[in-house]
Amino acid sequence: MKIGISCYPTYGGSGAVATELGLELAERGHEIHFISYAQPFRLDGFRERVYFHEVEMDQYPLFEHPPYSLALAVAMHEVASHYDLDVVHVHYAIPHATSAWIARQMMNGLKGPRVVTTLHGTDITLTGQHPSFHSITRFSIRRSDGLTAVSQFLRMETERNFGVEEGRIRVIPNFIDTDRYRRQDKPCHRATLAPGGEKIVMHISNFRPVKRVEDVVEVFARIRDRVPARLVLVGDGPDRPRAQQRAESLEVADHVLFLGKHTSVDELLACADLFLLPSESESFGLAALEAMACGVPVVASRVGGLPEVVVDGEAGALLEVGDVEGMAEAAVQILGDDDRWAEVSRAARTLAVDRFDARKIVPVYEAFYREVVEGTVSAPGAISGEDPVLPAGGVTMARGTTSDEEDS
Ligand code: GMT
Repeated sequence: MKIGISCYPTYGGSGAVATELGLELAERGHEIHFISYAQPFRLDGFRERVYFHEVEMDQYPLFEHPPYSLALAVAMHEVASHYDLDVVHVHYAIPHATSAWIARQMMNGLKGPRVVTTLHGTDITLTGQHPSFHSITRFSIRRSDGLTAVSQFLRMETERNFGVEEGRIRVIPNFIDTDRYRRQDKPCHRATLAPGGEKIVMHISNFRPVKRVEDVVEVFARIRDRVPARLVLVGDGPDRPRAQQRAESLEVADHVLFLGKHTSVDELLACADLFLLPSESESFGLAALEAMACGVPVVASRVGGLPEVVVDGEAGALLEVGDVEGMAEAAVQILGDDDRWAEVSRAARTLAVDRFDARKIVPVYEAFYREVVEGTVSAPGAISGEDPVLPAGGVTMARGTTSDEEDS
């Protein structure tokens, strides 16, 4: 198949998943066209059957906010027409699903590619619920030919908040290359990260408020009272200064290492002893899965889709959001007992391999594309409720047609 993929190219789970998916699909013989404003951060080196199309945008002074969604729609339309794409698969609904819908309308009577939208998290739980985005998000996802969500939690949130009929959203969990993300055969940086032989506690994120990075520091300070440990923070974002301040106020700053953004987190995770993810909300928690694949026990909050990934008591522990005492206690129970650590580490790895290996999940996407292209997937016509942006009674567009065709 010829597949276009649009995602945010910056650091973040949805871009990482989109890129890994494209690369895996190319390995399996598909032709992949990434369409975004910059090269996705995990797309490096030459790969056969993989193309990158940069979205061009004019920086005209009148545009205080350059209309990226429109430029993306034009790029999608051009790439889809030129390469005769079968599918455009967009990751994170805003604005990608809307741009894809516009691109489809621009096909001018031609069949055009099918649009598959994968919902990742805050596109549904946060940004998509804002009044300035809610109706367009609702419209665009309901108009996608195929809809997937990365967890059951996110599927249910979408059905509840966006009026999508039960059965329309396919849950396809995120996946991991368990050959790359593993404990053995990796150059381990333990001597640099923890020169005193301390346990390595790690957190990887984009340091946004939803990640509660200050809680990471709070938990770490409590762990350090009982177990010699170093905190390695990977990533960057708006809450980094707060995390730094909290480390100073708790007098653990000398034991905290801010590494900033990193592309090869597998190398770092391969020498971590514990992963902390105390997020306020997390529709899946890809970073937790990456840690588990590397045999790293995870202590996280019991929110969103995390319980579908981190099995509580097996791969680590889940506690209520903000329960820094409980998280520290759980972490010490694991870090302070080598046998317990080895058991949890093994279980985490096994869960990652058994449930989320790329070799299992990527074929599920392929099968879904086939269903969407053949039109056997639950259709946009099967939407429940009124679509507020359509005229009363609604306008039902058959898959693969445009309004031009309908009008004629
Ligand atoms: O929704 C976001 O916050 C952005 C997105 C990203 O690009 O990092 O993260 C979401 O997608 C990831 C990949 O599917 C999931 O692992 C994250 O749990 C999810 N983030 C949230 O739900 C907060």
